[in-house]
Amino acid sequence: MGLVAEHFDPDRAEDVQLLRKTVYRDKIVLLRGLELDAAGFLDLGRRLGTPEAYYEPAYHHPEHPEMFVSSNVEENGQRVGVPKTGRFWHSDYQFMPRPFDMTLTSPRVVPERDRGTLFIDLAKAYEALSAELRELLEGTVATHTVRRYFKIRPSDVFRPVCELLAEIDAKTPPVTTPTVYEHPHTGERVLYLSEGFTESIHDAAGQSCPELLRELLAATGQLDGTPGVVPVHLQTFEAGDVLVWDNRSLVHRAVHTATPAPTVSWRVTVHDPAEA
Ligand code: 7UC
Ligand code: FE
Repeated sequence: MGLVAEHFDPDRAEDVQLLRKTVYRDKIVLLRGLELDAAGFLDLGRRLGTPEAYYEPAYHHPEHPEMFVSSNVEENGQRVGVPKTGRFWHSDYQFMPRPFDMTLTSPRVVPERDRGTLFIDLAKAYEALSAELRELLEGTVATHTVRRYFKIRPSDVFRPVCELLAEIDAKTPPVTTPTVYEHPHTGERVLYLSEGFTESIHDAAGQSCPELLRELLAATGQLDGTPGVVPVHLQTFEAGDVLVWDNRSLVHRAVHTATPAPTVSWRVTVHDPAEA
């Protein structure tokens, strides 16, 4: 994990450039003491790239639609954002056509226990795979979809599931990418797949390879109870911190809270225009 100097100033272009470089070098950067409000947090995201509003409006911050809110706390009797998001291994927005470079999050209300986010580096994992597995991956493609983790909205009550599934597929059609690709900013080869969003792998001949997908998820530590070829990193934080990570190299997962403690966090996900 990288730490940018205590005197990081989001208004200084050199500082933002250093932050960008550190994110790609160290994959996760924690910024403490910035004391950003919602507008300031979104602004930092804008300096790093082009934020994209989450496609489901229920997740939007009421004043800043480009901000995604994960919250189980009501404000003035109103639900804000969506509770219990991201409790499965994934890369943010992996089911969209163009991978997102960076995610920024800022925890606002942090539970006493079971706090933090888990991360696995899939560039390091690719390096650590057996030569046989790496060979099997040559020429394969992976297909990603939000289907399994789409959250039922209040307005979906009494709707037939088939109708909802058809709507999900129409709004967010499955996306197919090379299973391994070269990271445009670091040059590393990265496995781009997750337990949450990757539904299949196909070989160069178009054959589905469910065993290969399972083997890769197990080898990368994304199946519970199976240790992967690289360690899982638990990133802890305090309310008000800002975490920025390389969303192309890492999969992450929210830590499960055993108790329904109040939890709130903001998020902005960006495309880096400096893309190669
Ligand atoms: O509610 C959630 O866990 C949201 C998830 C399905 N998508 C977040 C993302 O960025 O892909
Ligand atoms: Fe996430």
